[in-house]
Amino acid sequence: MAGERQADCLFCKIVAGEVPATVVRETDTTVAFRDINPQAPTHILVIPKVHYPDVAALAAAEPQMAADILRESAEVAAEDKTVGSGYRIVFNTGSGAGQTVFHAHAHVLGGRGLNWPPG
Ligand code: IU
Repeated sequence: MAGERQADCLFCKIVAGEVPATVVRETDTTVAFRDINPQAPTHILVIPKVHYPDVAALAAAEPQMAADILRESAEVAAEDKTVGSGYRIVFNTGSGAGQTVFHAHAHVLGGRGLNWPPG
């Protein structure tokens, strides 16, 4: 069923509190936590509590939830003292784009200069 917890999903386990994470914000529908392998001084993941494999599936099924993820991404960036003059919100979508965890998530990156185009 769309949005249901997946038994083998790491981020579903973080939502359930079964795998530890450094949570920085939580709402009824989202959790934001620090990436375990940060690529910038600010590197926070924002995830929906419901399970969708990527942001495309999430936005198609629950557009309000996708909007919640964007709002929370902006909130964690605004609250994080190391962000600096700007930040980037990234949704790797598909293995070719570097997605490794197939539970939709936004990366919020900041605190250093960020190149464009990305690698
Ligand atoms: P990706 O866009 O699917 O590649 O992002 C997955 C992220 O999840 C990646 O940056 C990992 O460092 C991060 N992560 C984590 O924070 N905690 C974990 O236990 C695992 C991955 I596994």
